[in-house]
Amino acid sequence: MLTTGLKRFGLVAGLSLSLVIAGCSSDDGKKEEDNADKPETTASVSEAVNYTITGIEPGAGVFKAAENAVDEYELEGWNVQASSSGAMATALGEAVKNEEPIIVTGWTPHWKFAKYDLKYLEDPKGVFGDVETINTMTRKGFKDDNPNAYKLLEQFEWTTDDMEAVMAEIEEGTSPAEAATNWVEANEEKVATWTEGVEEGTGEIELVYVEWDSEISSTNVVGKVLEDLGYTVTLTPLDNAIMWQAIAGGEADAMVAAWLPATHGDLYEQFKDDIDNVGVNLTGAKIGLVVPTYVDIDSIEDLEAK
Ligand code: PBE
Repeated sequence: MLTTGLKRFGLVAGLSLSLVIAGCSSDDGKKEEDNADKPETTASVSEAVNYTITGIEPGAGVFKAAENAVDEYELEGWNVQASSSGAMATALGEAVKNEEPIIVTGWTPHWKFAKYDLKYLEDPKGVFGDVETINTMTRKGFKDDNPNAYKLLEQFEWTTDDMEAVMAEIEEGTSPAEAATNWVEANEEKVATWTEGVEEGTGEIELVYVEWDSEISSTNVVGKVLEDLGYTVTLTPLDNAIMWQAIAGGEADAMVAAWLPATHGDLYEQFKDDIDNVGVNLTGAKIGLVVPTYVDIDSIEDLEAK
């Protein structure tokens, strides 16, 4: 069994911040009646979401990008609400159930796109960057200490579909460790390309990650494969910046959660001299502002200042 390690670096995720889920103003129903025959105006979307973007952990790149978007698109009076990935997904699910407007900080790969009809708002100013890769990083010296585990990490590469399959199973209620085991068992051929030429090993390996759905999936899968190779693996959830710091400081061994070039670009610049960038493990990642398709706007430019 994979063990979840102590949060010994101190979890600075903003869990103490009040998790106020974006409620939609109580007069929505009335407004819709009044405007029944008119197309919804863009002003009404901004107003109906109470000038609020439902965010996630403030340490996430997509959260910082959303705050930049508020500046760049001159959305005076808007608030990017700090929350958690789980609370954001709950708020999104509630809004969809009630067909209420909502704007969330979103990313791909994520199960929400399979479960709900959603769209990214266009970002003509490019605040959220382009399509990205997810990269694997280790502490310096890990390669010499654990050449076989390093080789596995070097060869670990999968697709957005692969990752979303694991995420979907977790979303349906399977534990992350079990979903990872199921995926590894069902995808022997792909896993064999990762372990090709990798000899079994012993000793402890600590993987660090952030509790984002995507990273819960990837970290558990890699952890499972390392365990099958004979290692004792600890998975430690941390805040984003602290995850990077743990690798750079050599307190933890590896992570598979670096979104580049944009989402974690600032952290990569800060720590790149002290970490080993092993390479890409997934292509086709993306972040942005996401709305249900029934929300009648297409671009961040359609939002209006308060
Ligand atoms: N995410 C998931 C992270 C990277 C992975 C998009 C929430 C972030 O924004 O930092």
